[in-house]
Amino acid sequence: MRIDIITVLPELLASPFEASILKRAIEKDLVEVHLHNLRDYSSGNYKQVDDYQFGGGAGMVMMIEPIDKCISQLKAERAYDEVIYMTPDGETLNQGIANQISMKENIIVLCGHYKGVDQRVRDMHVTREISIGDYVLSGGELAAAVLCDAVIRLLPGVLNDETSALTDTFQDNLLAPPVYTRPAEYKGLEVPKILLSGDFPKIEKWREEQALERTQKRRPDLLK
Ligand code: 6GU
Repeated sequence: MRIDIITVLPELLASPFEASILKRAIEKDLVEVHLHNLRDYSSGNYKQVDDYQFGGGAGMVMMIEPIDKCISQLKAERAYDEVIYMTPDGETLNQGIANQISMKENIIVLCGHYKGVDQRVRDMHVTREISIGDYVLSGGELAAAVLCDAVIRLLPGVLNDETSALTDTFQDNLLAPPVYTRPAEYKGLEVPKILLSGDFPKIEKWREEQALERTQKRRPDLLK
């Protein structure tokens, strides 16, 4: 998979890809992430990427020209399956959407700022608009990092134990059951006996029950 991220703040997006699972995925060539500084595509001496909105109103709008230049240049080099615009008025990211996007070959992720991008960018290039939740961030960069993390960890070969994404919370609309590691007793707090029993069918059944109970208690909306 190849991900091209268009941003006015590339420095904000560097570190998520320099540690842990995402770093390893890049090193193993399972994904390529390319950051594009939108200012490199602006014309004029001031490297302007935003301007006042027509019709008046507070807040700047990201201009169409630099974004179109950047996206058009990328599209001339290869075919893209999806141009995703990160915006609080997009569809809310969930595991199902992450699963869908993880099947794509090449995607562009455009990070919004200020009052967002000129609507004509959305009309002309954007195929999908994604939010990461009902709160406002100062820009789309951290949301893009969240999306990339959720997607990249699903790519085959990224996780050490290939089956482990299958037992994630939300994969099958259930929260994950509680987990424990050594020691078996700590300050009087004991690990559930069943987990030490070695009876794996019984353990599996216990985990399913716990997952269901936890989901009923915390997120009954997932069971509807
Ligand atoms: Cl994608 N962008 C911004 N600016 N704020 C958000 C968001 C995106 N998702 C949730 N809040």
